[in-house]
Amino acid sequence: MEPGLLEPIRVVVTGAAGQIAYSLLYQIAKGDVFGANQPIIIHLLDIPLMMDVLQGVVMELVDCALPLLVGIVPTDDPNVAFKGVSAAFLVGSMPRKQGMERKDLLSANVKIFKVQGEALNNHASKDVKVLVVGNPANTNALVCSKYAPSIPRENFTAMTRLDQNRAQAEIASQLKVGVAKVKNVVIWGNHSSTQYPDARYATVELNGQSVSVPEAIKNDKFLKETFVDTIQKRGAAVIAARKMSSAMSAAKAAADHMRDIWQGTGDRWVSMGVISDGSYGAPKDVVFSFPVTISNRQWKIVPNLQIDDFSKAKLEITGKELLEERDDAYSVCEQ
Ligand code: NAX
Repeated sequence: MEPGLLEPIRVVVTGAAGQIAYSLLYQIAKGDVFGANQPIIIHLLDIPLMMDVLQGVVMELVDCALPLLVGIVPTDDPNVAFKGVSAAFLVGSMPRKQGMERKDLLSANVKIFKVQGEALNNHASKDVKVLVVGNPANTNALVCSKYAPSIPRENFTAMTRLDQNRAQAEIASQLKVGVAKVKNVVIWGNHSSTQYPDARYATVELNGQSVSVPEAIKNDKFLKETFVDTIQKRGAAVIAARKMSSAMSAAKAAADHMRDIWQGTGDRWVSMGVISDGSYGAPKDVVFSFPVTISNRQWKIVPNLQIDDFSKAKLEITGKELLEERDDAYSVCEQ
């Protein structure tokens, strides 16, 4: 081992032959997620039909000649893929096609996450951090955790970071400032069209001063209607234009999410689907997106935010959808 480098860790990416993985693997392997001193052995899981394609991905990873990438394990066997992993990106599933409802996706995808939960339970490091990207991401994370009882439930999170990044970019564009000037936009609830993007606590740096976003925007109707609607439908808009679902931005968001778990957020808020304790009136025992801060690889829901009647109604809608998804998912799992 070279001086200054840590012991290698094993990281698995599922759906490794797919389009999100194609952008994500490079970010992981070059050190953007786990740090510049953390060598990686990358495990790549996909289905048997995709093994030839996966071999091409392996060749490209090799050809990137990345110093931190010290091993590559391509496989179609979840028992091999999850062996000894410290971090898992569960991307692989069936992507939503144009016109397809999320409910159609649910029954196809939930079973994948049951199998992978069992494999994590049997083979992964007990402190593995699991990020579920594959849709329906919140409910898949819940299912995965249910079938991995030896791993803390808090270690399973679902990705709403793409929604957060979209929301932050939209506010920055409205205010004509760089995206880094906007902080603490929140995504509540499900990664679906019922999500509630909320800029009420967000701040923007204007002329060196931190100003509340609602004060800077001065347009309540925009924040309550146009903004919410635009972010809720952004995924569908990308599909309509590209004829494929978001991939580059999804991979960037997955890397942001895991990097923040691994390296912490300081006092910056990030949104992620986490197991709900009923905070802010959300239903308990679903994976609900909250604003969190992270230190020592543990997330904590941001406390003491005021929830007005408008927000309460939005939280109820998305919470109800998650309860329905949970019921549907558990009945599929028991079949
Ligand atoms: P692709 O179809 O390009 O890739 C998916 C890959 O998963 C394929 O290679 C497929 O063979 C593989 N796969 C299927 N079943 C598998 C299994 N049981 N084990 C391992 N691999 C398996 O889809 P892509 O565009 O990469 O999207 C992947 C998932 O991300 C989809 O479910 C999509 O809906 C979801 N998304 C989630 C987002 C989020 O914010 N949470 C945003 C982007 C994206 O829509």
